[in-house]
Amino acid sequence: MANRRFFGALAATLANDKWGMLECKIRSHFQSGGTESVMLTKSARLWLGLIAAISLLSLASSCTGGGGGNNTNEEPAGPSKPVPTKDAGTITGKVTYAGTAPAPIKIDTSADPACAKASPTLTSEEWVVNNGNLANTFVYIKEGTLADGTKIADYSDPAPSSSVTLDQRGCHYKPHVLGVVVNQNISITNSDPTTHNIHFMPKNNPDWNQSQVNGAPALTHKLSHAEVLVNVKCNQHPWMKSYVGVMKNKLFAVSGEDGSYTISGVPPGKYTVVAWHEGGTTGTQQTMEVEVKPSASATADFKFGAAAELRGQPGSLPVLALEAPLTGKH
Ligand SMILES: [Cu+2]
Repeated sequence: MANRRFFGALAATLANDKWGMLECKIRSHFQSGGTESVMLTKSARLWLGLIAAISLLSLASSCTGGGGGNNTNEEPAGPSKPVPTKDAGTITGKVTYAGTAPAPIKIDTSADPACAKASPTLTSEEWVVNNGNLANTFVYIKEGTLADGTKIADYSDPAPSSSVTLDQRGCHYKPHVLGVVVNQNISITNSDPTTHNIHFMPKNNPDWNQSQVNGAPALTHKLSHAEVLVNVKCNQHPWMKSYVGVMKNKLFAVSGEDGSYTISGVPPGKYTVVAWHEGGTTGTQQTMEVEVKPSASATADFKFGAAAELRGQPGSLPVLALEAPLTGKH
């Protein structure tokens, strides 16, 4: 009887939901009270075969990521519905570092002579601050309501046909932080006279680990589930790090060397905007409520740094592996 209910629920899941949720249901069924599973009927076995096949396809999903959880950057069920462009405005602003920025740390690249030669003065990129302006901050719309009452979470843009390039040059990644839309191609190039091994370490997507010798053609990778942000490292050169925000829409930007950013194509509405920056174990984020009027530009400035990270200050919270699961629990 329990199995009948279980398979009925799975059928509903198949019709309405995504594979990650399905896998979670299967897992939880057989982990709790699954003793009846040893007496499956013939039709149940057929179902199980089908489900096992689907489950294999969905190994990339996780219960927290695929099951709805707290991540509001999940793809909605059903066909994609692009973010409306009518009367779209922009969110623009500046990201700054309050107080004295940590001095860049010199990286010892001597383990690879090619790196030592190409980048004798390589330094850490955790905090890139120029005159108080903070680069490499990933700014995105986390959630919100459009002027017509619909939720931004209900929309998802198709992947742009253009790819985003992640270059390995001078034994570091260029850019250090980047964003893509779900299923958008990332072109990975090796501009160095040495071998790199690029390693994507997501939570909601499959692990991906590829060696790329010098002179090899570009590799292409894409991620099929939204995830903010994915850790990327090089297995050859432990100092090489990059962060990739995978979004279901185009409503994101990365602050430049002058700290500025612009998110364009924002439909009129009220949104929670998040600015995420690496640092510490899981990064740090700031949030801000922003209203965008029709065809207008809204401003959202963010402040990081020692002075902004004092406990108790509004809008400055350490990230607890929800939005930026860099050390997630899987
Ligand atoms: Cu490398």
